[in-house]
Amino acid sequence: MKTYQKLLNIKKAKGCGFLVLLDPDRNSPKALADFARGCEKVGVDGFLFGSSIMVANHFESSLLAVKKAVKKPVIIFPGSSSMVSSHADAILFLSMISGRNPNLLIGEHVKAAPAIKMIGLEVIPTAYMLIESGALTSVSYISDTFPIPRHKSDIACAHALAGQYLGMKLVYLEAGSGAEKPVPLEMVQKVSRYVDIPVIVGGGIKNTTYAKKLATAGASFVVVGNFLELTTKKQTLDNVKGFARAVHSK
Ligand code: 1GP
Repeated sequence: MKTYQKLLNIKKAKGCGFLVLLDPDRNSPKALADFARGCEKVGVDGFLFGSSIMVANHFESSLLAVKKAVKKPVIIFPGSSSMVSSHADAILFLSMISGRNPNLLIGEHVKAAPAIKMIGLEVIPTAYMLIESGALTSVSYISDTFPIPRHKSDIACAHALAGQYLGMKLVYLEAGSGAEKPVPLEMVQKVSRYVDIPVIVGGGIKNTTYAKKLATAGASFVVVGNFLELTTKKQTLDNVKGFARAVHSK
């Protein structure tokens, strides 16, 4: 079964799925694999795997280690066209439609496409939308794009619908990794009602109460990365379990 279909099945069965972002630049392959194994045991539905800038040289080996450790989908969340690998189940083919940087709308995609075809990696075209979240985020700075104003849900809806009409299969509402404020609930609710494709929400989610509210507002998937890296190992898996329960129990 295709990974995209698996995501649709998770949404259908649970209402909202919980995904953990694994950053290969911040952890060793073994640490990532051990963490992913633990996450799977406490109810995580899948993993996004990626980094905005890859400094460490173990993207492939980390991905392989994680893939061997878990059965749930492992999906590349690329920071650039070089983050392509046959070890993943799929790749989010992100077009940053909230911005007007041609390189992130089509440029990186042209560089990555031949390699993706060659290795036969499943592609999930994704309307990636950066949402204003307080202080300047790395993703806004690196992408050289403005986020969508956080209280302008109509602008977010129009972008998401345009993404759907362009054939994209997911919308990703992104506050930015480590964002001060997560995506507002009202925007999640309005965008989820406005489009027919699943809506992923991530960036700056720091507690289970908010994660549950996102699920109730209509998010199809909630993604947490940073917050789970800031705690000790035992606490981390307890936190992961708490997030999975909160998201699934909306
Ligand atoms: C970032 O949406 C993801 O692209 C997750 O963000 O690391 O802030 O949880 P955090």
